[in-house]
Amino acid sequence: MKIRSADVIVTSPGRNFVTLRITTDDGLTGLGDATLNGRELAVASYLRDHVAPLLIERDATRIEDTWQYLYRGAYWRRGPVTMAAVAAVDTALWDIKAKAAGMPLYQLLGGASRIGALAYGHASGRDLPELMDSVRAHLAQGYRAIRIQTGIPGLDSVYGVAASSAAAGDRYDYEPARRSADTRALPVEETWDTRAYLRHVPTVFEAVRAEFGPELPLLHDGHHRMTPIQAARLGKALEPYDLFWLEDATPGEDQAALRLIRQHTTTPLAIGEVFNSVYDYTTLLSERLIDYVRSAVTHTGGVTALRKLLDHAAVYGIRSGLHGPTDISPVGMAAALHLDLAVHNFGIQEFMQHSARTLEVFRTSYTFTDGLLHPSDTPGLGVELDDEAAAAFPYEPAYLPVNRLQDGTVHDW
Ligand code: GCO
Ligand code: MG
Repeated sequence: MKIRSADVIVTSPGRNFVTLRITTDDGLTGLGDATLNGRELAVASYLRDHVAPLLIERDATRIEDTWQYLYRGAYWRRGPVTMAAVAAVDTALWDIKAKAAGMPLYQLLGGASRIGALAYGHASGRDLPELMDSVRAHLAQGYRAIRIQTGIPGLDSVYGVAASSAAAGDRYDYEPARRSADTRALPVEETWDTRAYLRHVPTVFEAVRAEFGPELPLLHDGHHRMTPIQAARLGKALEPYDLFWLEDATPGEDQAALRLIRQHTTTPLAIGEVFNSVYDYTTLLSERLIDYVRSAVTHTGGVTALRKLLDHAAVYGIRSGLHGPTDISPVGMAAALHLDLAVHNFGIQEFMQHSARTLEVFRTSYTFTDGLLHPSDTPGLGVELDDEAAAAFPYEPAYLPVNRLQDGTVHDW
């Protein structure tokens, strides 16, 4: 089975997505997600200019060899652009192999280890009443685990928190990629104050536990904004509220930071949505400094690489908590769900639902029932892309916000 073509589709149904479609000489097609929020066209060019020409005439069934050829063979390894491109090829080839076998991908990964993947949704509010409404709205949608993000007194807006109370129940509107009104389409800038955040967050978790009781799994995302000692303090302060995890407490590139946090708190830790290789995790895994691996199939080299990473994590009793915001396309989400169902060390799956417009372009078959996600038994990944619908939404430059302290210093996030 030879590869006949490899086409890159860039579409923006509400937000930008980059998708690779590989077609074989016997007419099978496979999809891979290559979306890198705010840097989409770099991956599109990497695929179109440097990868697609190498794929033509290759044997579509040789997934491991193709992965090594693109990773090891290129000399320049790793990095988010390279690994998103490798991921797209890898995922598309798995889609094709599973379609050829007439099976859902999870069957080729060893079959189901569970009936479905526990999902968490994102509740947020600028103040407590808004947040409580948002938690209730998520429970009504069937979520059985909930991430809590809150406005901070004194700050105008906080990333991850809906900008209006109408939007508090709107699951698409609070982690947007945006651009300034300026014609140059610059990233929006936000202002941050870590001390105000550290004072406020424990009071919010106290109120949420008081309202919703001890059972509901609660999560929180720190967006890489704390120093190690600040993160240690927050982890300790949140211990009474029994978090499922504290995510991205410190900047991702500093693995040793997690050692310091770990010495001070028993709050479970998750990190990795900005990582792109197993080498970003070696210290974290071997020293058991985290509890959950947050990588995405899309940004970590595809199904092949993420499966190996999760098997490596399993050796240390560390579980998965795969990245699933709306900038992972439905193709990337479906790939995650097949892994979630198959691996033994599954923990939880992030599920920030895509907009109706996105789902017009990407025809999904995965289901969300009683808090559990299932990839469906459709052969392959179970997602197809409607080219006509995609063409109606051309690329629009949009960026994640830039984060500054009150004195103007650019800050981590
Ligand atoms: C999360 C996230 C994301 C990121 C986004 C950046 O889902 O936990 O932190 O929403 O901000 O993926 O592109
Ligand atoms: Mg996050």
